Amino acid sequence: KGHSSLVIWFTGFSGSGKSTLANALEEALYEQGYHTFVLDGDNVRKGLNSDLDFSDGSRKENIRRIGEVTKLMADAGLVVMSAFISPFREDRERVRKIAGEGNFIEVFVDCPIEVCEQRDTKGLYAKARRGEISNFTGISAPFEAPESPDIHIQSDKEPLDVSVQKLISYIQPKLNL
Ligand code: GGZ
Repeated sequence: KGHSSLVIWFTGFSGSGKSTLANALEEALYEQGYHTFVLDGDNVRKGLNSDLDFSDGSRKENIRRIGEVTKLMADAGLVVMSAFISPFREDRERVRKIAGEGNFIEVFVDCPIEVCEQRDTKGLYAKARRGEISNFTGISAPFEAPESPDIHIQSDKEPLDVSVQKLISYIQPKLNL
């Protein structure tokens, strides 16, 4: 299947649904015959970037390295989905440049911090509130929301399959070159 490589970059709070959405999109693209890969905290922060913490500087380095890896994978012909908080606008813009303007799609997985904290699937927000985790995004560390994302998903307001369809509709014309 002839398709150009593509980088789909998910940004948002912990618990906003980035990985869930990336994985659901991957499944849909896989069924249509695309070669895909999902990069997220689970496969990057434990390995390649296990030397990095959650200070501003480490997050910047985290995103810089992921940007480079994402670019390599895209060059290999994959549709790459990267799901990281990526709290700094400047870092996301740098990745856009590395990937190439036309190949980069920024997806803002927008979920109010109150909702993420309420869900708290991993109990991290509670820990952050108790002071057991410092520099926690949205609680004690900044998040610079995208000003004009390519796609804006309100993950607390719409069902997953609707979000996936939105992404597919946006991506499809870019893939069938
Ligand atoms: C934010 C943290 C922190 C702090 C650990 N702040 O929900 P999760 O658990 O699985 O996703 C979060 C993940 C964030 O890593 P990223 O590489 O995406 O962050 S960044 O792009 O800002 O570099 C959360 C967990 O790591 N986690 N400590 N202090 N999230």
